[in-house]
Amino acid sequence: MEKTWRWFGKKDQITLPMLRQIGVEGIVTALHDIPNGEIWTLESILDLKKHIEDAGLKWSVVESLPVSESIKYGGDDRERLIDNYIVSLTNLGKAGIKAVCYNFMPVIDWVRTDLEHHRDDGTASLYFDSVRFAYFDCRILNREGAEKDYSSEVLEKIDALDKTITETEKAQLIDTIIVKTQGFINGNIYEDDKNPVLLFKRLLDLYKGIDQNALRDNMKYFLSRIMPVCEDFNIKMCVHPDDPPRSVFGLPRIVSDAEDIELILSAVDNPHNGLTFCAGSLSAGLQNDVPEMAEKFVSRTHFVHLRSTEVFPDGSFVEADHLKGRGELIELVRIFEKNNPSLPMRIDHGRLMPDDKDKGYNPGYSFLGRMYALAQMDGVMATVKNELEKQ
Ligand code: DNO
Repeated sequence: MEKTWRWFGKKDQITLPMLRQIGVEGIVTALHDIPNGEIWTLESILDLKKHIEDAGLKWSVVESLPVSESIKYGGDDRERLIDNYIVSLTNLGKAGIKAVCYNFMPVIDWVRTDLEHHRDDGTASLYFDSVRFAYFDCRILNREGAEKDYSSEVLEKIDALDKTITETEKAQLIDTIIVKTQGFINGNIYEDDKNPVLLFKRLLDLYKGIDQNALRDNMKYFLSRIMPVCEDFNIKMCVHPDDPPRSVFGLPRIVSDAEDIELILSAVDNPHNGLTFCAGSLSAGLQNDVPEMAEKFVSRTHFVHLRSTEVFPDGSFVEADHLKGRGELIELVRIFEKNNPSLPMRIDHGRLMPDDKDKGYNPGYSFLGRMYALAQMDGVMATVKNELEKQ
């Protein structure tokens, strides 16, 4: 597999020479300064591409070219936004960048409740706590009807938490769930927004009346509109699975399991309509057998995120060591190396090592933690390749 790394552009403190030194071959990045919905000009794409190539690397994958909310819920300006998306894709195609990762999750991309869950060895991982998440939904957002989405056991735990939780912890939950994890990925909410909770509620309102079927129709429409340009330039679209793979905040989610993925791939049955196989996201759903899904979707997989999780009975999960957990990454490498050895892979999230702290890295995107995981997976890939050559 091609070893790639998510790099956040010229402002990233992790520099391209640092990445070459650790064996990275390809870069995964985006024009992070361009607001969601606006056109990526050929000039800005070529400028960043040249910067990457001058460092002896290549721009392998775009992550992400964000899909505006209005395209997802089918708003009045969706035609204009899809037209803009097509122009951006055309410019990427002209620049020779052929893989585009995106997602179709309404309002909120990935969800965590704790960005520094301490482990015994002194490092920290990202964590999702089902009770704290439900607390945020029912007691901080005060979303109408939220209680009916949770079991009586969870509701009791929320009541108990309400008696002990501090104002600082509440502020931290807001910051983690809807600000820190979202802003840097061209999300809907940014670090300096004054009232993120209010903004978030307004965003949720946009989806009133939109169920899974409506969202699927809108995704199908979007894909059908962009396929011609993808065919012209041989651009592979790779949809990122829902993280975690289930509905949150009463929102429809449609890329959570094998059945969902099957529906999307067959709705627009074109090889350019493909998948980002994010083992971490998929592994956080107990319904998902990750290696089985990899076997099933390998031919439509155009990009791989290597990450794993441990899931607890109440649905809480922690990001696991890359060689452990439900992601079964060793098995995945076997499947992908055998069937499509040139697939780009990147390490997704890494632990926060003590020396990564206070460096201002985006949550999950530490240097030492990801480098450590890359070294682990590099060893696995070399071993698997060696085994395959001997067969
Ligand atoms: C989080 C990432 C996601 C991913 C997008 C792709 O760390 O995996 O934000 O980049 O969902 O559109």
